[in-house]
Amino acid sequence: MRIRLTIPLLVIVPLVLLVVAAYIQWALLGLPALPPSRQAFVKTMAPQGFPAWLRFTHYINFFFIILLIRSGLQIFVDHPRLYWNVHCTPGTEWLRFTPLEVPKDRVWTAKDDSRYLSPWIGLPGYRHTVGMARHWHFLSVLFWVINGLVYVILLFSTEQWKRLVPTTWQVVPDAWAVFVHYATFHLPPELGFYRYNALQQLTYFAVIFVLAPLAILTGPSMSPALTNRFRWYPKLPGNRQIGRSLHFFVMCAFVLFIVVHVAMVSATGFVRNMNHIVLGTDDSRRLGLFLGLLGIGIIIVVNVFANWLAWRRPRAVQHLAKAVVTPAMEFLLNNAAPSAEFDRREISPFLWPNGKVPTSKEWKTLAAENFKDYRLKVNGLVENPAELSLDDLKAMGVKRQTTLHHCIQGWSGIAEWGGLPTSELMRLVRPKPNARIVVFYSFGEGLEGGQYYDSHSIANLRHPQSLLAYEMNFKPLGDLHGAPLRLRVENQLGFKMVKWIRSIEFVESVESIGQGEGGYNEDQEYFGELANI
Ligand SMILES: Nc1nc2c(c(=O)[nH]1)N[C@H]1C(S)=C(S)[C@@H](COP(=O)(O)O)O[C@H]1N2
Ligand SMILES: [Mo]
Repeated sequence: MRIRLTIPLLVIVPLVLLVVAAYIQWALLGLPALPPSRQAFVKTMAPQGFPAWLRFTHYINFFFIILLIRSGLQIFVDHPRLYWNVHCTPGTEWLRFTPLEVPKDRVWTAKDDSRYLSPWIGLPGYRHTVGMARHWHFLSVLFWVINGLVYVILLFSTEQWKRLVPTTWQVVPDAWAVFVHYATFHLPPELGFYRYNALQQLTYFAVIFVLAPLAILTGPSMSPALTNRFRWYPKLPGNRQIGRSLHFFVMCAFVLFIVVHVAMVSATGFVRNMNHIVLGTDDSRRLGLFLGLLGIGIIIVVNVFANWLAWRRPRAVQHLAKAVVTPAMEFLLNNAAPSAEFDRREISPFLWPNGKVPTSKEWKTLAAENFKDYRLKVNGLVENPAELSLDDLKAMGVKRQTTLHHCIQGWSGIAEWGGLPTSELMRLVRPKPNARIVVFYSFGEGLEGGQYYDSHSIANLRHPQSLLAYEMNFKPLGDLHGAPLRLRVENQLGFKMVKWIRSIEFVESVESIGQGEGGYNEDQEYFGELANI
């Protein structure tokens, strides 16, 4: 594992300095006076306590954030490198969760680079489980966001917001005074049921109104559908990889918060605190503790069950996500036509390869002769089936575009692509009215053997940026990146862009093709078939 130390140091050094400053102040001036909110009279002020809706949303939030963190870590280790630049050239990462340097003397695909994660940490854990991890991540995030919205609405429609939102800058020096107490192990009196202390208030406020929105905003900055439609969006963080790095930081901050929060809840009167947040009472019965531990037990059981489902019933999880996540994704992300284009100077010096170069005699023979005998077969539900040579395709028109590629694993890169718009191909072959889906078959095999293929809706193939590309970076497409012909569908993730295309079939549904899930990775690795994020 390698970390460019500057970044963590930027976080750790100020923290250490703050603690040192607290000790110096204590040694020289003694403990600062605590702000008046610490005094006993707060017990008579409204609002106080924790109403049922607040206790409930607090629990639901905890429930889903654990699933989000565990599945997020699994997604992260599928490409265990973080970068500040958008092209992801090996060696330029600022954080690496793999001992491996990328070998220079042979092909090293992004799939080769993916890492194993213990199922105790990752959901579901192990290698090549990004598909499952994404289902849990997206299923969880829907409910996490809805729960968060319900919470914020109720917060502001009651008086509870007054406990949480600082209304004067005095909160900053007050929070410092509290910090000096904590840092020097002088626990201030605990009155959180009635008023948060200034440090507590600032921290909770930041978690809810800074951290959570940042998580929600940086997530979509990794979506090809969004970033290739609205080029400004990934520019908000800087670029797509900065968005990904920030998403990772937000996760770290949540973990740090959860650890410190639980430690403080335990250290400042565990039994009483559990009654506060579980029962909503301020007393020292043990019921809140028992019910609270039961609640945590339920979360553990659900996590174990989620892992079990992911390994033993992956198809069921995939179909659940298809029923819940796909309609949301379709509504939010699938309609806009991608349009973002980049400058020639932004072309990446390196583009991670993925997939196995075909080994069949058929492809090798064609490749040895520069694909002069290659014929793309287009058939299925079309009025005019066709067999087209590369020259035929070139004669039908060419479009060139410089676009950002997003792999499901997390890496990205910019390249120029030239080829025939798929809309032009459809003009030639004329899909029949009942044709809905177009299946692209490869000469190459997938990771587990068997023909690689994937499918797209006709609607997505009508976008002007959907291409059958035979040119990359102003040169004929090379063997590694998909010669003679590959797909570009810029509102989708890379795995949908079949390389080494052998034939194209128009169908009504994908049910009878492969295992019926819409593509090789959908069949074998349980990927979602709509890949807008
Ligand atoms: N035939 C075939 N096409 C494929 C793949 C594959 O394994 N086999 N991998 C896909 C994935 S996951 C990605 S990210 C892109 C990578 O394209 P590149 O190698 O040109 O970067 O190709 C896609 N097309
Ligand atoms: Mo990919």
